[in-house]
Amino acid sequence: MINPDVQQTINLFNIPEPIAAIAQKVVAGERISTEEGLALYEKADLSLLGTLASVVRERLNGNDAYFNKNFHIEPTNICIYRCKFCSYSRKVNEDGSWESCLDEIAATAQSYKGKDVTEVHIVGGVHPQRDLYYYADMVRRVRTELPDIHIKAFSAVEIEYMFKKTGVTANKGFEILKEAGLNSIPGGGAEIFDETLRAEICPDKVGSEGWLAIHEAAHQSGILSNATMLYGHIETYAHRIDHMNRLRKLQDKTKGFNCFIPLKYRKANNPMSDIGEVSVIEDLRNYAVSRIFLDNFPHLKAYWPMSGKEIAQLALSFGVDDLDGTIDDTTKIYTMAGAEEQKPSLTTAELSNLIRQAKRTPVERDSWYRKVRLY
Ligand code: V47
Ligand code: SF4
Repeated sequence: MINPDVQQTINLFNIPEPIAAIAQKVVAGERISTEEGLALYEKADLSLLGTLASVVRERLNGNDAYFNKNFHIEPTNICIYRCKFCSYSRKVNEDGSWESCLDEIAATAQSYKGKDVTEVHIVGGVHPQRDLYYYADMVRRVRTELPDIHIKAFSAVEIEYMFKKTGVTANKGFEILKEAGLNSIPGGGAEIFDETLRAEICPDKVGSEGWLAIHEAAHQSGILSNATMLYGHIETYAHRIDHMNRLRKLQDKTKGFNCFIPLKYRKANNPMSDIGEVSVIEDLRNYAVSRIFLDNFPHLKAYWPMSGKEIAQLALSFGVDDLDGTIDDTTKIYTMAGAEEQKPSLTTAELSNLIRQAKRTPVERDSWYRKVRLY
C-alpha cells in the first residue's frame, strides 16, 4: 500500500511511464529489476531520484547519518599490479615508493593509544615479498597496541595474493587473520565487475569472480565486509547495474556486507587522465540509483576525502546515510589521484555540523553500526 502523500508527490512530478511504475515499486518497498535500475539511470529526473533514494534510506536508517572515528594505515604503495586508474602504486625502489616496517606500523598504532578512535583501516599496495604470515603479524602488532580497536584491513586484492603466495585456502587464511585480530575487510579492489572492462583497466589482479569469492569466504568466516564500485571512467550504466546486481545476489546469500561505497574515478597522475571526470549531478544520480537498487545493503557510504565534503553533504539527500572519515585521514590513494581534499581532516564538530546543515541527525557509530553517541 503506497502512502498517499508519497503517491501525491510522485503525481506532482508528472513522471512518464515506465518511471512512474518503478517509483511506485520503490515506494511500496518492492525490489526493482536490472532493467528498471537501468531505466532509472537513463531516464529518471534528479529530484525524483533523490526522493526515492530518501524513501529507501529513511526506511532503513531513519534520519540518522552515521560517522565513525577512524584512522588509516597504508603500509606500502609498492604494488605488483598497474591498474590504469591508479596514481599511487610504484615498483620496488621506484621513485615515490614507500614501505613502513612492522615497528613503524606498531608505532603509528601506538600513537593513537588513549585517543578517541574506534577503528583502524589498513590498506595498501600488493607487495611482491609479503605473505599471509607477515600480514597476520602486522594485525597482531596493531592488536597488541590497541586491544579494543576494530581492525578493518586488506582489500580482496591484497588478500587473494597473500593467500595464493602462502598456499592456503581462503577459509584457512581467514582463520589465521581472524586469530591475529582481524575484524572486517574493506571494500576495495572491486572496481567494475564486467570482465571485458576489467581486462582493459586492471587486467592482472584478481577477477570479479575471485573478488566475490574472497568476500563470500570472509562472510562464511564471520568477517563482515564492504563493497565498492569505481565509476565515472569507461563503464556504461549497464556495467554499473551488472556490478551491483552481482553484489545484491551475494548479499542475498550471505548478508555479510555492511555498506556500499561508490568511488568516483579521479583523473590526476594516472594513465587514464584523458577521459576526465564525471559531474556532481552524475555523482548524485549514482548515489541515488545505488541506494534504490541495493535494497539489501543496510548502508550507503560517501567517502568524503575522495568526493569532497560538499558532495558528501549533498549525498545525504540522495540515499547516503554514512560519511566515512573523521580524524586525520591521510589516505594517499586519493590525494595522489587529485581529490580536492589534499589534507583530509574534519573534527567531529565540523562533521556533525555538516550533517545537521543537511537536516540529518549526526550519530557516531562503531564498526558494526551500533550507536555510540548522538551529537
Ligand atoms: O580499490 C584507486 C580506488 C580503492 C583511484 O571499505 C580510485 O570502508 C578513484 O576501497 N580514482 C581503495 N578511485 C579505497 C577503498 C575504500 C575507501 C574508503 C573506505 C573503504 C571501506 C574502502 O580506491 C581502490 C580503487 O577502487 N581508486 N585509484 C582513482 N584514481
Ligand atoms: Fe595496486 Fe590497488 Fe593501485 Fe591496482 S589500485 S595498482 S591493486 S594499489
